[in-house]
Amino acid sequence: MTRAGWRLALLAGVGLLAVPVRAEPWWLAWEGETWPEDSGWLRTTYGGGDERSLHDGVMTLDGRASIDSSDFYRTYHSLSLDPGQTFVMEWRLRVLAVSGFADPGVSALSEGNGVVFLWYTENSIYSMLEGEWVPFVPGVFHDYWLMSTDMRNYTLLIDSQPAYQGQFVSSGGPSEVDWGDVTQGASSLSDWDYFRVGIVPEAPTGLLVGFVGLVGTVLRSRREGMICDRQTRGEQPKGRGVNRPRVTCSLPDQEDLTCGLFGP
Ligand SMILES: [Ca+2]
Repeated sequence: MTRAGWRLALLAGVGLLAVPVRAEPWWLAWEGETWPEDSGWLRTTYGGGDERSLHDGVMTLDGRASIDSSDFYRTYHSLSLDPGQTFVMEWRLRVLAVSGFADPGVSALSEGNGVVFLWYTENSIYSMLEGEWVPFVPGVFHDYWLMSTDMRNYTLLIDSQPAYQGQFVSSGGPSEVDWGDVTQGASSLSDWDYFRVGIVPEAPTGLLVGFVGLVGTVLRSRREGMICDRQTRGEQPKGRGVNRPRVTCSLPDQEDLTCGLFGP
């Protein structure tokens, strides 16, 4: 090839590299009718895995036999977004028992952006890398809905109510989503009704109108409540190697309300 030919080929190659790879929308849903691995999820177990059962569209993960067991479900789809696209992750879960610091959990890692780890206690979500607690009414099913339009910030709703606005934390590794009994060193009993995740072409604007401001308001109140709670209760975590204070928050309709989570 002539010198001019090489130059043209090189420019063509650079041109190809410069063309952005568009993120294709995708959606992976598990609805509780069959095992997740029959719906395209990769099952990973340690310590023999949990006792599992399927009944009435709900999968029970019972890992109480050993704190060394884990049993979780993963997908390696790309979590990169093009402008206008939205990452959505939604699940319905009832946490019945937790022994140890936190278990089960949900996580999403977007390669080149960051990761969010949401670990459960019996009455709160702990966003591990952010060090933030998000309380919920214990012992019953809740619908969780997490969305992001940039894979740097995310919004979490619980039962369609603004619950938390957080950030993905910088991390290496390939894009992946995990859910289930994710912790060795803690055991849990949990019921999972569904888990759905994917990239949708447009922001679900109808759901987002007013949410950001409302989330900010709730969070300010919630953080004030947590500070109060932390000062008055001073409980310590049960887990290993975790030095953050365990914060127990009360909901407004409970008699033991100590800090006015949603009020001034
Ligand atoms: Ca476990």
